[in-house]
Amino acid sequence: MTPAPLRVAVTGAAGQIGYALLPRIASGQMFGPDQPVILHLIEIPNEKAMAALGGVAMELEDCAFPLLQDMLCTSDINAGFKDVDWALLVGSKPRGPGMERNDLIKENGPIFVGQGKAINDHASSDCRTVVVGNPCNTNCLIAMHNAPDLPDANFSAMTRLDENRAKAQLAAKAGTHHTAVANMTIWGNHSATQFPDFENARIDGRPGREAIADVVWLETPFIKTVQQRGAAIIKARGLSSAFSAANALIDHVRDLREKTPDADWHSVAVCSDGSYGVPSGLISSFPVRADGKGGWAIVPDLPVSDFARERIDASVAELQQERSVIQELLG
Ligand code: NAX
Repeated sequence: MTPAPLRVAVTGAAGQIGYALLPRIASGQMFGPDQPVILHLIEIPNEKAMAALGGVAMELEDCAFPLLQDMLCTSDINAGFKDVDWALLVGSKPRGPGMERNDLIKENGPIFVGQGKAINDHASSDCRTVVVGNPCNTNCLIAMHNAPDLPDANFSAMTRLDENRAKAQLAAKAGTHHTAVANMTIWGNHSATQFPDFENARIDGRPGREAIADVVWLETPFIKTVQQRGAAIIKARGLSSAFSAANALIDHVRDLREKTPDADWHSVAVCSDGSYGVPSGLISSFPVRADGKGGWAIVPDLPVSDFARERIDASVAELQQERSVIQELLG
């Protein structure tokens, strides 16, 4: 029997990531080949954005995807989040010329207050929300606080692109395929302070420090490359990562729904329960395993070296600083 369609909201649906993401959701790559979907495409109430969204909707129609049951294009967030099972918050304002990170946080914060409230009041009672729009950890924190009727566990922010980037770098250095890299944790913030944990990663089954003898490379260029990969792509392309970000969101949602193999885990920014010394309530990236029934847990008891501790603490300090900038938006 065909399952009932899932309603999936995507904000920023006329943006770059939206353009790369929507055909993949509609063709079954996020929710599986038998799962029909109804897309709620949300944009800002601006003539140009809504016209572009109309074009995206025409292209989706022209794909005649068997799993796409219906579509709604709107700039009304209450209608946009009505009864949705998943809210994928991709849209946010880009950083303008001369704008500091704190300015961006203050500029984007209110968007996630409104969206959190609309999800709280209109989405399905079990709606799951994923934040991609930057600064995604702190935006997720704001949305979660403004949706008090939904469990905190239903909110996450995306560090899967960083995980995938780290795996690709380690595999290239080790001379193996990226599918041979597992247990890759990104700790902390989706920002230039994140710590890609090569120590607990396994490359062809061996810990990173054993599989790659070049310690200097692991401790400096590797970490920097992963932290700065987004900036390197902007420099090369003149535009930020788009299809790799959409691909990571497909991976993120699929792997939160499916059971994670016992020996592996993925990086997900979730609400801290105090694990690994990360203050409770911050949205920080951890190693996470999903149970295949909608639940997930932070993988416990991984060794954290002094080298790792220093870097995790620096990223967490940045998250605390970001929280202090938007404290008044947390209700
Ligand atoms: P674009 O500028 O191409 O598109 C963003 C779209 O969002 C625009 O169409 C805009 O009209 C819309 N938008 C803005 N405010 C909105 C609101 N309040 N409601 C609904 N729509 C709204 O950006 P794109 O390249 O698609 O990137 C989107 C976001 O993803 C950015 O914040 C970007 O920084 C972030 N990223 C996050 C990544 C991650 O790993 N977490 C990686 C990729 C990307 O940099």
